[in-house]
Amino acid sequence: MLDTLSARQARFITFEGGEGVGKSTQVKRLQQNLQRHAVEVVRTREPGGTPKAEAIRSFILQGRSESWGAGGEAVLFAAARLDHVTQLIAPNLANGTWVLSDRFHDSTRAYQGLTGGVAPRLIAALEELALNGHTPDLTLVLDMDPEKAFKRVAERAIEDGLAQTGDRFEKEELDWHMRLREGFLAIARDNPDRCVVLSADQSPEALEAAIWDVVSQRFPELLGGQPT
Ligand code: T5A
Repeated sequence: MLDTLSARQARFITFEGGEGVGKSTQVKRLQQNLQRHAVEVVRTREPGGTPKAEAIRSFILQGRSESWGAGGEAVLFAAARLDHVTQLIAPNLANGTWVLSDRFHDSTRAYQGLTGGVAPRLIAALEELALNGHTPDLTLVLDMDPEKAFKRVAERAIEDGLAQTGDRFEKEELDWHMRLREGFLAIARDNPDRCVVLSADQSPEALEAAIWDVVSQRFPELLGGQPT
């Protein structure tokens, strides 16, 4: 049964949340856990995931798009997402391969929309273009106090021998990050069928176990049950 799992129905799972909450760590762990259950799965990220989208990522995260404002950046993130969906996400799902993405469209909603002030109708129009119907089956929103998450990012920078931490978004003020956190929680409240909020303020192992509980309950076929 297990070796036919991926061919039956591929799922699209996204990870969202503020800076340093542990998304990348948990995307990798979920990929390994799914592979242990014989699921074919690719791990990707946003902005990025394809050569064109990675080029846009570098441009934005180096701060070169800052003067374009939140509206211009929303367009850039959408352009990257359009290529990511068309070239990587949609073909993998069509082939029966699960896709895990470290950030996706909720990041544009939270950063450029709810925090950046871009109007919801413009965010929705860009989403329609970029997603082309590929809404995630499940979104895991990792939530924690931004001050604690910053400490993690700072410790990582020290471990990596970097004098300074962070890309341009990580350098925003604490108050901005608090609003961002509220933005992600609001998105989760508005999309209860798709989003699950998990406390990221726990050990990587405990969070990994909590994520596996959510994923295996949401997709019971992983443990031999019938798909919902
Ligand atoms: N953006 C993105 C937008 O504005 N709009 C958009 O539409 C999109 C898609 C992306 C930036 O672009 C913005 C948002 C972002 O600012 P990024 O580098 O991908 O940039 O930024 P982050 O997603 O924030 O990546 P980080 O690597 O900083 O954070 P993660 O992935 O949440 O955290 P992770 O796993 O790398 O962990 C950070 C550190 O903490 C440790 C790890 O070992 C690491 O050192 N750690 C833990 N420590 C203790 N307990 C745990 N449970 C831990 N989990 C991880």
